Amino acid sequence: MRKVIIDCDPGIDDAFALAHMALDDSVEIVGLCSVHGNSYLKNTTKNLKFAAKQMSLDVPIGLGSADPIIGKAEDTDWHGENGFGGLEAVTDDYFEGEYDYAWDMMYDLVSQAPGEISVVALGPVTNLALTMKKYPDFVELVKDIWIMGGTTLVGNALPNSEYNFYSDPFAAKIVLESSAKCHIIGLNATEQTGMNEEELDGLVDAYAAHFPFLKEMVKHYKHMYDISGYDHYIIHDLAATYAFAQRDAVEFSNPPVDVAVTQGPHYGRLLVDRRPYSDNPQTQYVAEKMDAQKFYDYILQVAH
Ligand SMILES: [Ca+2]
Repeated sequence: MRKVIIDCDPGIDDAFALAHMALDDSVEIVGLCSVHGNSYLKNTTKNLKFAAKQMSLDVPIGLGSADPIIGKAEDTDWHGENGFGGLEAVTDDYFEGEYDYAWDMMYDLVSQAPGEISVVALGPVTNLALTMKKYPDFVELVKDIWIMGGTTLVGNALPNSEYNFYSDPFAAKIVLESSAKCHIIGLNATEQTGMNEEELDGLVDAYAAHFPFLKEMVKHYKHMYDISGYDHYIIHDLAATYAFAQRDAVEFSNPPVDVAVTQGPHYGRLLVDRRPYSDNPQTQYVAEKMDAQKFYDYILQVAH
């Protein structure tokens, strides 16, 4: 079993990714962290606790950062007023095993099992950057990092910038410049897992059979796709957890990467150096190709 900490900003697609990881027998979730992103931290934390309870994930939860490294958090209509498409996530304020802060929790967990724990980050990577700053040896203790973020093609926050990187490009830069082994699963890859309505409904039914709340919240997500000009539906965070679970089914390249942090039209843009004479780094991998059918079959298989 692969041990994993999930660092997320639930978020409708985060909830599906959590459901996938909770049901996947090859994965053991050892910790959860909240972060600003799809909504404000108070909402994403509440939503994470609610999802964890629904999924019987009895693991430590660390409270993450309310704001990016520089600037203030924004939220997005895409996930509704509270991040869960308006679904009221009611849960106890106290959650067993709760940590005060995500960075202390992540460091404690990886220290207890050096080289064994992966981090899957499904929101802005502020928590990871703060962990690396507070505990420099974290990068040697963590097994590897999987990030849903960035794009080598079309963006969603800006024409060329993806929302998670746009929400905290400084954090993304810190993480990608570290010596930790990072897998970047950007929109250019997740978009390849687009589903038609029938496929989406099939996936939702399969997961809602285990966790009924998913069915209610996905209505808002679907609506946003319908009014935004997309002809397919994508659950980005689920594509990222699929890449983690099925590494060999996804094609990665390892070009030098950077993140644009200058204010302006490229803020948060993932920069990929594809010049043939550039040296390939040893620790950063960019997802390039995902097979929609393999993705769909695996995701359904896990839920059945
Ligand atoms: Ca997310």
